[in-house]
Amino acid sequence: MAVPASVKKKVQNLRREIRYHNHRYHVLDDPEVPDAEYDRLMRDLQDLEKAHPSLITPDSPTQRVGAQPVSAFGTVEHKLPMLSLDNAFTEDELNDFHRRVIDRLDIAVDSQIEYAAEPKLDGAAVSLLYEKGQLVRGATRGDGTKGEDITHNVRTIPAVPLSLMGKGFPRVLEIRGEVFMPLAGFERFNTEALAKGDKALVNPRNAAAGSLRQLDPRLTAARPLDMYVYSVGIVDGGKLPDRHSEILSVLEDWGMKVCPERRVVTGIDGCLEYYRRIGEKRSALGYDIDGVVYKVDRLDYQRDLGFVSRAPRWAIAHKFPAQEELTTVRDVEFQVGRTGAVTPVARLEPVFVGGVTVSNATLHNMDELNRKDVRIGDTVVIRRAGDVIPEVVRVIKERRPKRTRKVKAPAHCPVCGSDVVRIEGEAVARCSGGLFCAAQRAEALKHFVSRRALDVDGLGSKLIEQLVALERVKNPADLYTLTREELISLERMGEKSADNLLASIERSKQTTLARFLFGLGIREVGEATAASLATYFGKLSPIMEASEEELQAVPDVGPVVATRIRSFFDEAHNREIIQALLDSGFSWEETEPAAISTNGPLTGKVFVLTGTLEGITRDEAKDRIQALGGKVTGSVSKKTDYVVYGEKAGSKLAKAQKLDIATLDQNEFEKFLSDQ
Ligand code: D41
Repeated sequence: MAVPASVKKKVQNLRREIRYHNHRYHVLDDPEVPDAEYDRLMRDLQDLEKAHPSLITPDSPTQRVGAQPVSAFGTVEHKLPMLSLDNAFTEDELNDFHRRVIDRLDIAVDSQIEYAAEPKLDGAAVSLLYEKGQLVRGATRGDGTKGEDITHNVRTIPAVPLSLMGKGFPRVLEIRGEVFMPLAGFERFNTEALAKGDKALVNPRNAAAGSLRQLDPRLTAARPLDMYVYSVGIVDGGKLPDRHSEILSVLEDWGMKVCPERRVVTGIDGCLEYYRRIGEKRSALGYDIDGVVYKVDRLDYQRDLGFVSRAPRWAIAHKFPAQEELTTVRDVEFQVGRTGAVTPVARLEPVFVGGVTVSNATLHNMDELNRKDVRIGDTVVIRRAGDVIPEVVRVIKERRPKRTRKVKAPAHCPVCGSDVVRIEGEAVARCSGGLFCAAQRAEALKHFVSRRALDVDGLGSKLIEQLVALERVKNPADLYTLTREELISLERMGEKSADNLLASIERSKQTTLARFLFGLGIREVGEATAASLATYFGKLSPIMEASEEELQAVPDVGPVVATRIRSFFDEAHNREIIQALLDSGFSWEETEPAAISTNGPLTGKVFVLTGTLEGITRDEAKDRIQALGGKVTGSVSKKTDYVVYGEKAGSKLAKAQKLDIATLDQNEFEKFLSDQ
């Protein structure tokens, strides 16, 4: 039965529109319409194709996942071999490369060679063959001359166009690039896999390579893969620009995704600067890279340089230091952090990893330690990525010696001897010493004197650390016993600053109960909770005596927070310090216990504020929301009801839009409040 021309037209239009949005979303990372709109277009197309199957073409956006798994991979011969890359691990090796380029080209030694520089993605190299703009074949690199036919799988990768956009592309065009799994997708996939009881992917690189080697394309389609292209292979029936950087630009025009970090740099200095910059940015890129690649930008130079064995003389990979290495565990000790978190730390046989010598690595917490089954004497994989704290990744069980020692969790804080407690459902064990524990002192003090707590002007971090190191100040109460003479005798402390500091210490005693409570640094008791407690009870002593049940009656206080408050006031040291503070002359206005309205018009509603609001500070906006019973949190999640945004709003606003959360600009917000 003939298909009406109007239907054909409609199908064509839908495909064009879907391709356009696909490109905006997956290649440009700049979606124009909400997902729901895209889904609608896709459904319309599917419906029409279902009603008129004769209209289905292989490049239709509905045809990314072919119905049938393949039974085996075919072999693909790379008519132009997919070359490999030489590596440079040091600056010297990079200099050697540059000198060889200049020597071979027989140009002046100080010639300013332009290099196209790009990150070296840690994924899987693939070749995509386009004929008349249609994707006809995808292949793995294999050994460089023969790879596997993975057409059915590359078709499922959203960043791979099924047909090229625009015009002017050669009749035959082979495009090469790297398929990779972005870190966010990798994490998400693993979380979901583990929840379903499936096996987790080992790392993003294996994940990318493994995903491409699935017989069933539906499995590949379920993996969050992405692709950046970095060169061309066979080109027939058309011409490309004569610089690498410009070739990438035309590929981009034709709808391919190229790495946004790519740059053209000049000479060895430009290369080194680029290497340093990408190194700094590495952890924020969102995908794994293991170095950068420099390619002589001019193609005539590339041709003159040629290649040796399987690698071009015009390109080199400048590798970052390995991020994972093997070493042995000498001991496991427990460290107490700022918040009292007691963390197992492996003492290691020193090893060079991630560019530095590492002799300690975190084991995060006891659950992690037990899960990884790390024992003293074990050989372990250590990972140090960027500035991240080195961690023990896993044990090489095959190398476990006959006699290893298991690690036991400590019952008492190694620093102050207080009980170590672990709240149910939490991974971290904590020292209950609070303000008494030396490990927590400096941080607790900094918090106590901070602007939003007791607001002691002129008492900076350095000074606090000095006083703690001298053991002159062990807890907030000690601050109120400091004398003028003592202060003057400190490093970098003049008479004037000492007097000013004493005055502000004195001033801080006149405060509010909310500030005082917040300043104590009870875990989970932030400003809002402290304010709630203060309003609800009106006085300090009933809070100190309240049962967990009574505490839970306070808005904002759930079972976890109630437990925290109770165990804080149960600790004798904390009560002593509070008494000492009161004795030193702290005072605030006591109020009658007041039940906070738990049924304001905004009760149960969660707000996030982002960007700069005009004529109203964040705090004021927060107060107004809270006064109506609403809650203000810092990050956007599915639980957020409204995002209020001002000038220069960034990722929070974007996230709200992505999650379809109501957003209010300043005018809408004002109106919203007055409507309540
Ligand atoms: O990002 C990469 N992994 C990458 C790999 C890149 N950015 N550029 C590359 N360029 C080449 C040449 C110079 C041979 C065209 C490569 C690779 N090759 C490559 N990938 C796997 C083997 C070789």
